[in-house]
Amino acid sequence: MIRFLTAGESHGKALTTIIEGFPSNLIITTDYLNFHLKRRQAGYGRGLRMQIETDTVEILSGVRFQKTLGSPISLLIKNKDWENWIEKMSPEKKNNKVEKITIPRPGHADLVGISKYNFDDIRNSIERSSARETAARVAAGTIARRLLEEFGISIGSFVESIGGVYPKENFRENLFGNSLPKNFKGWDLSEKSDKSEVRVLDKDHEEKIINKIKQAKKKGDTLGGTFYAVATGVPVGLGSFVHYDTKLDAEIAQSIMSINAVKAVSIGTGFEAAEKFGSESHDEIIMDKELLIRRTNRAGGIEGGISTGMPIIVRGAMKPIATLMSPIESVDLKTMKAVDARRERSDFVAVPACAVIAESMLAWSIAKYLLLKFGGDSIEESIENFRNYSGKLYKRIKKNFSR
Ligand code: EPS
Repeated sequence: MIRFLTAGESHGKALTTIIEGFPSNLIITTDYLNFHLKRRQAGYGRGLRMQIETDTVEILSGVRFQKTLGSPISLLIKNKDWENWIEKMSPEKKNNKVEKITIPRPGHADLVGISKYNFDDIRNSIERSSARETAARVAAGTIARRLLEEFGISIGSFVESIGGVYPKENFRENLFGNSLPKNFKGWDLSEKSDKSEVRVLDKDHEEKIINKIKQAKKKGDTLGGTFYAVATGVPVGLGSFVHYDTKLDAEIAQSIMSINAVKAVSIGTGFEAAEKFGSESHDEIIMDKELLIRRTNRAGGIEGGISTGMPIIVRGAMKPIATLMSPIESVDLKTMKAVDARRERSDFVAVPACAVIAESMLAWSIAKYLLLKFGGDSIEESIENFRNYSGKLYKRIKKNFSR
């Protein structure tokens, strides 16, 4: 079973990721990791922090001559902003000049954090709950993505809406209707959306969203939105119906929901399916030459907690960023009096980044179940196990049922 841990505070010295359980001989390059880290930093609506950081990774262990060794992989991403926070974030004795933060921001982890951990300074809550940590996750998810590529699995994403601004023609219809080009790959979506400042699929939509973000900025306000992450080439049979915690959809939902500020996740048509007839919701099974496929993909590639072989389609919703320049009401914990919530440097919108993080988390979840089914000690052994299964799948079904 693969797993990863991240460590690091938002304005601490660095973020660290330790990744365990990957097979040997998987090719990993620093450039590949940095390419995906950079994608997470982009997007119209980000705050000044992204002008300070240029996230780059240093591989500390687990890789030799660009190939994994099967041992734990550790990665380091330095925080450039650390230089401005050395005193405020020191692990050594406190300098009493360092200001305590006493006013919690509604919607952030400020108040719950100090309540739970018995802190006397909100800064202690802010640091680890910050979405800065997602840089370390993208590093882990990018290693998972590299693995998936070896199996022909491709992942991409796009932003569907920001602040309630949806496109005229929503690409989701193509996803659920299965009217995608034959050679469509998940990554095709990102290739297109990465060209947009807000990671949407059409120019007119981009313009409308940017206008909406400008309005929000002017008001000192923030916005959230919705996004899709899609994986193609996923084989039939990942995940299981035997236990609540072995279902692939449950695993993916947890992965996506764990991203900072994500408040809803659905697979396939999700909430809309609850409003339809069964005949409008399910995907007819048809023959395509020797293969059993689905006419549509409203299930989003998972039935009974198991991958169907169709693209996995995940939708997520991110709430607006909690730090407001025109704040709502809070309480100063020093005086216990009503005040405006604390203003501090932050993003206005981070939905484009969130979609990139969702790609990484989706990659991680699929890699976890892929290796559970096919994992060997080396990448070569894992691919051999996969080919052995996939190549014989339909012949096996035919044989079992013709007897
Ligand atoms: C964040 C606040 C902002 C964001 C940050 C998440 O950082 P700062 O407080 O330093 O201005 O920019 O996101 C990142 C640093 C990042 O790398 O994504 C928060 O409070 O969650």
